[in-house]
Amino acid sequence: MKLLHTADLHIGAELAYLENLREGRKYEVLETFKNICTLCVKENVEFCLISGDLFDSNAAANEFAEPVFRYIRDTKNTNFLYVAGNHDPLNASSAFKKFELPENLIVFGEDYETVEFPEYKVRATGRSFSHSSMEFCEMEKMPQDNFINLLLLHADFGASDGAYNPITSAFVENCGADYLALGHIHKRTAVEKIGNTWLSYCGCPDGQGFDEVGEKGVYVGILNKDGCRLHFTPCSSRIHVVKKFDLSDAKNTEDAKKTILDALLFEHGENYDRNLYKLTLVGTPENLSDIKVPELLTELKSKLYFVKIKNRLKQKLDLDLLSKEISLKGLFVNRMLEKIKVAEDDADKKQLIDALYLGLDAFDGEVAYNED
Ligand SMILES: [Mn+2]
Repeated sequence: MKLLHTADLHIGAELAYLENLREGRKYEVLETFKNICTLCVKENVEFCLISGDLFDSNAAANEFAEPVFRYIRDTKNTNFLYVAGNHDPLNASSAFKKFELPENLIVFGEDYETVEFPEYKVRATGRSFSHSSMEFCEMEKMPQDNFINLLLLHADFGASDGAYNPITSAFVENCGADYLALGHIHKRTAVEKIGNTWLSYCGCPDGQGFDEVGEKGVYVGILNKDGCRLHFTPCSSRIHVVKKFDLSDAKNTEDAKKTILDALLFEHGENYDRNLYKLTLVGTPENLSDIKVPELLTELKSKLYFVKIKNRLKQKLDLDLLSKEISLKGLFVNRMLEKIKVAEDDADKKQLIDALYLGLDAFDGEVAYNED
């Protein structure tokens, strides 16, 4: 049996950090769902499992709900199975209650429900959130016969308690499913096996914040009684990247810009400008005043879809001169320079230099606890 597993699209999410790009970005995430439906057609997917939080809110605007149901309806050879998550719980204002649903979409209720597809020899069980939280509830073991058993849950796997349907390994071992399609955690996990049940968090298919970095996608593949072969298929419309740049060698703004853009091109290929970047600038350039960070940001903004900068550049200091100062500061610099001299490798040396500069900031009262 061919399946696709996705979850946590959060279509319609308000992303304040994107400022003037926020409206456009909502439609890109909607487009990602359309691309997932296209993938279902291309890959002859028989079951598309969506494990909650398809919409960011249960009051999803019609401009998002209408196309979502249309894409599903148009993907007529695929059965879509849905459990609602904590963001789009199944209550009176849910889009799943307000719209006429496609015939090829099953939405599971707030108690465990089971649907059988005899023509595929597939049985599916699921349980939706009906509020923004849901307690764990024991489940009757799925029948053990020649049907392939699917279980869909928006759940907090591995948690012993909590407000988001906490489930344990013991629950998985006793559920009787061949595959447990999980949603809620946005970071993808490997497909693993507990007892006789394969399970995974497929992760969100399109990152919507700098806590959702890197390539995102869905799991697609074959599940049968002999095994489970799902592979990760990327489908992010854009990628969030968090990166630190050491600009110690940069001579001026232009040089800094070149260092950054060359590295991004090298790392992310020719479409690097589509990504969203959160860059932290570090290092001790010779002439700090020649690197104008506001100007650099404007330049980068003109090249990249989205970028923000945290400036942690520090002026390079004459450490030898400082070490001669008759003061606690001078003593500190002296000690640190001795350590740097005998450092075993470049990484150690770099760390000690960072520590030295952080220490000097501390003398000026400029260091916050946990500063990175
Ligand atoms: Mn979610």
